[in-house]
Amino acid sequence: MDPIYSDPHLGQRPFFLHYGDLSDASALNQLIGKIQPTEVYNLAAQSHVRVSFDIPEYTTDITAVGALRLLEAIRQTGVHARFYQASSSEMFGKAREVPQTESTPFYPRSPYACAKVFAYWITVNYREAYGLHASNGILFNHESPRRGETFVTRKITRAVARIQSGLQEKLFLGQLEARRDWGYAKEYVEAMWHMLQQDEPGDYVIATNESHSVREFLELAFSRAGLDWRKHLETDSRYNRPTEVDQLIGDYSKARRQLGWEPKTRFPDLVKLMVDADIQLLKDQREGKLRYSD
Ligand code: F7E
Repeated sequence: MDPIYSDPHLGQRPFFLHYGDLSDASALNQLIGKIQPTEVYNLAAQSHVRVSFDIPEYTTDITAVGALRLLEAIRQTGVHARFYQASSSEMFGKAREVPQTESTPFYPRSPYACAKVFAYWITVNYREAYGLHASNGILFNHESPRRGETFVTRKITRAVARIQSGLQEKLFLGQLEARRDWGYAKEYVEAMWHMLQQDEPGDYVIATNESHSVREFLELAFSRAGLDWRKHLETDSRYNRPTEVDQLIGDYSKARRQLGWEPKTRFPDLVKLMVDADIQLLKDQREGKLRYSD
């Protein structure tokens, strides 16, 4: 495999891409044995909550059993790799307490969240059973200009850019009153890295300890571009989930205490940076400039 040098974010450091698939245990074993990694971050999943109701079996295979396959590859090959599992605030679901901490009981509300609960516990089990340095980051929603286009924040900020430039008239959304704890993905990735630098593995909530509704995101995003969201919004029940998670808010005190981690970008700045990035991206695309979306 030839190294990639051209990604502007990696500078001149070589970066190797290998093919792999969380549904293919033998390929994972081979890959882990060949690369002999020192740190493994499992960020792979079928991660769309609404979609997980349509394809629950696939979601479970990749999101739940996929994590087990990766842990088994590490165990079977005997590599000395530290392991990070991307656990999710969706595990708290119909939240049993407010705000949610590392000791709040789980109440998953979707096939995706159920799969994440399995992946969380299998990570804890491999830590306790085999002494692996395996940690769970329980990340609340983390957003950026690189967010997938079907998640609500990016769907809104892309629509704002397109409506502003006359390419789109309407934005169709589902539940506007749902509340989430939204942080900046770039900072959350730093928290993941910190977890694997600790002497001991552990489980950490990563959040901002602020909760905002989809409606608030909508209002701020449209006003950033000088638009009135009421003129452009249509609701569509297709985007509703059979069981919704109404409100999430995370208490990140443990991460602050033990990792020295704190969120820096707060909700209004996050909305602004995402709207500005999508406006710039659209402008560059229309001018025929190729650009990475951050
Ligand atoms: O929905 C509501 C929707 O799909 C947020 C994933 O990364 O974070 C994410 O999960 C809220 C929900 O993210 C639309 O009903 C309204 O209440 O952006 P989302 P999510 O479901 O919170 C967690 C931490 C993860 O682990 C997940 O992998 O927005 N909503 N209207 C909508 N959501 C979408 N996608 N599209 C709409 O039109």
